[in-house]
Amino acid sequence: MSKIALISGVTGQDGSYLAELLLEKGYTVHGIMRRSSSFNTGRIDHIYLNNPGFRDKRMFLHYGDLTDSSNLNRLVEKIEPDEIYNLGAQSHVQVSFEVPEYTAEVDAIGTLRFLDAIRETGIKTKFYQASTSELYGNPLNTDPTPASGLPIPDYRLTELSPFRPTSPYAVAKLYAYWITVNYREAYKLFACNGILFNHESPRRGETFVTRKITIGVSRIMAGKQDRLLLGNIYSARDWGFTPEYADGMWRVLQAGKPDDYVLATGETHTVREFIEEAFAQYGETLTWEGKGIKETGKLSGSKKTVIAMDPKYYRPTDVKYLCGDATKALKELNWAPTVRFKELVKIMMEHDRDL
Ligand code: NAP
Ligand code: F7E
Repeated sequence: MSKIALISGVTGQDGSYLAELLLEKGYTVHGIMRRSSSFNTGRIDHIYLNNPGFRDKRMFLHYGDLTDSSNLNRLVEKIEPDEIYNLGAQSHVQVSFEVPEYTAEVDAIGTLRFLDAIRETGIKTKFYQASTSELYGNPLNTDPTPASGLPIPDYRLTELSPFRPTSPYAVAKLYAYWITVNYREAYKLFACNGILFNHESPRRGETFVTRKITIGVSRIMAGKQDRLLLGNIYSARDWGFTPEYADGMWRVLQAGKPDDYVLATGETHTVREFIEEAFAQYGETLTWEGKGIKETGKLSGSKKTVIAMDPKYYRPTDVKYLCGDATKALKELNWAPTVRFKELVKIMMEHDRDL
């Protein structure tokens, strides 16, 4: 009998790679998608609609929403999944400052609704919660407003590092993290958190900074756009490659006991370095001038400004530095990412250059 998985957020970046992986492993995959006035299945059409290999009825889509408990209860009861992956979320940190209540409703209470559906129905299943490195925020006594040009610290965050979230998104995810731990302890559910550091791919949403850069740089070099406007380019992030993280999510639920795991590369780079590496794919280097909001990047040997700052992309508070330590995942799950920063930028640039 093939295992049955239920994925919320199946139409998103992570959900699409996870669905692909589970189908390859022989699972039957059920995905929850939101009703939308335009098509929102672009990331999964190749496995759901267009690929004859998957017309053997192993993938199903159901309308649903994390704000609707009756819908989640019904789906859990009807599908009786062996594994549930809760990846659905309002996942954009800057947007969470604009829609904080909705973000809490979906990202925090949505997780509770799912856990309660498991408890109420009594279905024996494993539960994966998409937790995030945003939980760590900034250490106490650091200025949480964006800053430029500060030296990059040098420490790595583990499952034991303190959480100090600095956005409505992260605060909502903090509730989701702890309610998952609580349901594991109180009701003996096999419920786990994957604390995933940023992971990117050609399927990354176009308003997240890496994809915004790879698309923007490709368009600038093709003469279709003059410049790219950005916010805090001094944030440092630990960026990995999403298909490897989807494999990590699956491994979290295959462990002998339910637990929480960091998935990260252990390497961190600033947004500015990401921009430089993207232009390097075209053999270009940048000359930086000015400071803060006035900083610009010009193509070397040219007067053309290709990077400039725009206040609208700065957040009221921003996480300055993230670098993870995935030693526990290596030891207990045998998970180790192989795609490093330069290769990641290359993969994304090759895709968007063609696009
Ligand atoms: P994403 O591309 O933004 O996908 C989010 C998914 O959630 C989409 O399928 C979206 O549907 C769905 N969704 C949004 N609101 C919903 C609602 N009210 N009910 C049901 N589904 C809803 O995000 P991602 O990068 O794949 O991330 C997946 C999960 O991991 C998220 O929970 C995110 O917060 C978390 N996470 C991501 C990262 C990362 O670096 N990518 C790191 C750590 C944690 P539509 O397609 O209709 O919008
Ligand atoms: O920003 C800075 C921005 O939006 C990265 C989500 O998947 O990963 C993601 O959250 C950094 C921030 O990702 C722009 O201020 C500068 O410091 O790509 P991002 P994120 O906020 O790290 C975590 C782990 C999640 O859990 C989230 O769901 O880049 N930045 N200029 C910019 N960011 C954006 N989006 N746009 C800019 O123009």
